[in-house]
Amino acid sequence: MTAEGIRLKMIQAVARERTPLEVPMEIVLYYAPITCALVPYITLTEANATFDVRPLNMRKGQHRSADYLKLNPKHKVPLLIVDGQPLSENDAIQQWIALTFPHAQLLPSDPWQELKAISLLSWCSSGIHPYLSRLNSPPGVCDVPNSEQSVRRLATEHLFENYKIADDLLAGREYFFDHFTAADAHFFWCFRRGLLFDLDLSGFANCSAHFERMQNRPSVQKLLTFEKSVQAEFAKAA
Ligand SMILES: N[C@@H](CCC(=O)N[C@@H](CS)C(=O)NCC(=O)O)C(=O)O
Repeated sequence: MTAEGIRLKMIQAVARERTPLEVPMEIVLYYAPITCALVPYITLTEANATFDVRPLNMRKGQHRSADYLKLNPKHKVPLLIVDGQPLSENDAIQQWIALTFPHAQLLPSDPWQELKAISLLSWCSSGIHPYLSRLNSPPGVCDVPNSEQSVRRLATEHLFENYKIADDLLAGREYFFDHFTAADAHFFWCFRRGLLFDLDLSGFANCSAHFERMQNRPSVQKLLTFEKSVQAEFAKAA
């Protein structure tokens, strides 16, 4: 078994006891403003983890640099590097953070509820995110001339169908479960990205209330301040 495998086994054993783990490790998060890399930024902050952030300027193509492609050939963020070992994909990253910092209760402790939370994480990344990507870059999915409007219209329809499902799940609740979990952080990104496209999301009252609640969490405030500072740095370098 590799050293990382042994440590993961230790983490899992400790996680079962739900006690804080004091294993020193170096955590690096590759991040870009506005992107879904804000999800691990929020959950690592909620976990009170010590981590370094390496912002990538996507406008300058830094996510496609030779050095970054060595770490993540998929040229995407988030990417977590734990003691030199890269881990991509938000779902896996969230589960690693939850396992490593069990005291933060980033996933529900009941095994069935935990799976339901993983199901929500997976839905955010594979059921909602792709429609946001289409809105971000219609030509990235269809290069037929004059198709942009139709890509946007269909993506918005699918997105709204998903927001409605989330709105129903959040009816009468503060969070998806009885306390804040990683699923709230991921859905927060999904909803925020829609708002940043200037979509009228006022019809999703429960999602909007969840969004406001999330914005008031200290971890999210910290993220928003950090995002602004990175954007200011990138603007200076433009
Ligand atoms: N399936 C990945 C999706 C990550 C993703 O698509 N990230 C976007 C930003 S939100 C990205 O890095 N795009 C840059 C690119 O595709 O070149 C996950 O859940 O982590």
